[in-house]
Amino acid sequence: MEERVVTQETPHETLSNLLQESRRFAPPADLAEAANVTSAAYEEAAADRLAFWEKQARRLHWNTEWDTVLDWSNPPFAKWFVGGKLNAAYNCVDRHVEAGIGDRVAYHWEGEPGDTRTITYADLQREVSKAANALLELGVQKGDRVAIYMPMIPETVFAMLACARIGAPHTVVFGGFSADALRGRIEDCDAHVVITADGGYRRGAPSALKPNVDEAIEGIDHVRNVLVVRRTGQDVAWTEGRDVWWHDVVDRQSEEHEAEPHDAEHPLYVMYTSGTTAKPKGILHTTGGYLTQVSWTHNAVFDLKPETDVYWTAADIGWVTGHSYIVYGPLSNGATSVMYEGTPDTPHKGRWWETVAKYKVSILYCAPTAIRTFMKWGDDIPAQHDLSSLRLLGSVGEPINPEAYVWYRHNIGGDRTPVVDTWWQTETGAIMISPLPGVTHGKPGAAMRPLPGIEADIVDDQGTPVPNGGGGFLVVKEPWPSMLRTIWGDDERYIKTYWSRFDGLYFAGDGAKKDDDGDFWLLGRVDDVMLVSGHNISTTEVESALVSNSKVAEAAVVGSTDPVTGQAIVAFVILRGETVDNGEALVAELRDHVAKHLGPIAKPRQIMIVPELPKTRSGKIMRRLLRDVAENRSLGDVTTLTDSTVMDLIKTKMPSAS
Ligand code: 6R9
Repeated sequence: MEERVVTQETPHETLSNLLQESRRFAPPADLAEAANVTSAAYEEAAADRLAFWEKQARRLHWNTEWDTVLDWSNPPFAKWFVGGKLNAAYNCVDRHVEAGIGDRVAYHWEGEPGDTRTITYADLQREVSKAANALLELGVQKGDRVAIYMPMIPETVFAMLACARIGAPHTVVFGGFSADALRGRIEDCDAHVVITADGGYRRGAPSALKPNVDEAIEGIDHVRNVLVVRRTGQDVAWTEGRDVWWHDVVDRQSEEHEAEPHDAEHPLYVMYTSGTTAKPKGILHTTGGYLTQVSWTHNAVFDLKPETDVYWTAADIGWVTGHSYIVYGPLSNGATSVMYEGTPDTPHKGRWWETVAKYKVSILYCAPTAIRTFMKWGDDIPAQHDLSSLRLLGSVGEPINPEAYVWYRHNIGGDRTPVVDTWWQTETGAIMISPLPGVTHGKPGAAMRPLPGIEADIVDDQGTPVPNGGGGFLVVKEPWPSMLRTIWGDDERYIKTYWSRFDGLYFAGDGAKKDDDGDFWLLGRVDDVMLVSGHNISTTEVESALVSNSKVAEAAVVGSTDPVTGQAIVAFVILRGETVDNGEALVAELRDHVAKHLGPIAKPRQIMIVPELPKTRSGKIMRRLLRDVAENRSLGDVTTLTDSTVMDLIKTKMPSAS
């Protein structure tokens, strides 16, 4: 904990509530009329939460029904649908083929260089069965962990579902992570097999993966095999006896594999959260509850009509968003999805919009960081493409600034589409707080209300719910089906991290506020909250105020030690494409703009105009690194950064460092 000097007032126990936003968007009438979920769901869940989740569980195929919906006799260790048995891969694949929709497209896959593949549910059944048979041949048994380090190609999905099918928990590691990061994860979960590719395409060039695997597993005895998909055709080093080509082993397998039912609480996967300083945490998800909530939320929040919608989560499968809303959610609902391998600006900055037009995408789900990047690139780029197929837009990963929400709704959604701002975490497994598109009047920047069946609240320092208009800590009060079950191999850390801050409440680590209507606004990680002259101010609100200036595309704000105010606000700002940077005058304008919107307390001490911001692969701004820059320290761990050269660019902008 860094020392904070406060010379005025005492710190407030709750977050200051600065930003006011009055724009409202009603659900489109036709959407509301035909919506999958109506307001009755809130009443139903409020009347009997467990019966509500049982009903959603019945949307899946169970080989054996559960006898207990929830066992919470040993909190915080939950068991859902105890006694029930099901197979996640069967639910995602076979049952659709058996229901006669095998020729429906599961994925329109789009490679970055422009190659494409169409994968139907029947194709998926064959490919997943072959991959499952191959894993069995390689000696993978139920319960063994399999690491997956892949580009965004269909084999990544085949591999995940093959694991689920045979009951071998997968752990997918971002293709962008280093050999060290991969090694830590393989060691922590004791994986026996690693599935990878020679490489994948990013920014117009093949980017190698296999060398990182070779380096990561050097000297680790428990990795018996590396299964390698040929994607780019680049040269790879080969260890005989250990390395095997996917096309040699998988292609010759039988297309038949009977999916064995697993216990509802059988581990489905371990996903590591990118720990910033400490060792990454292996978040464990199990089968029945996870699939229940992921499947229902995908149907409810996106109002999915599987016969007609084309759904696209534009995110990486290595992020939990990819697990839940590229793989398990859409497939369990029999959806047709788009899957795209590469970066949004390859070969040109309209690639996403060209893709929306090409496949007539009707539902798009992405992160605010992408939206702000498109704002920076300019309105004229999406305007060149036919986006009229879109009927619903979603956002995930960070608070969406009101201005980015409005930009998204207008420039991408043609002012027709609702925008669902979905709050959730790797730990929660599925969406927890979100508008329902046929019910909720959207407010730009607000995630609105906990979904039916979810008991969440905002509490003060003492764990007491804050009144409307107040701010504090986001907590979940009752167990939910897709909650993490523990941290892999570390029950103590699970209890300490999530269940110790407030007695009996799950502490998410996020700050939030309730507006006068009782709707929820997320304000970022509590670690990022600034203490300025005794006021707790969220970085999110100051960033949103900056982004509400039409010259700004993106902003990151941090607190830097200040002799007078304890902490002072330092902002890093990316300008919109058309903005002319006239130096001091622009900085003065932006400082005044913030003061006008939020009050003088929130006026940044310094504003730096920068070309890029440091981000994780899921697009979250790494404020910790910006704090290091603002306080003129050497940088902490940069291994989870997308692009580490960004920090050098930023450092040159700091007056003290140059
Ligand atoms: C799904 C995902 C979780 C953290 C979470 C919060 C932030 C995610 C958000 C949001 C505001 C939203 N977050 N969605 N903040 N509004 N709609 O992102 O999982 O990578 O584990 O991150 O992301 O801070 O605690 P994960």
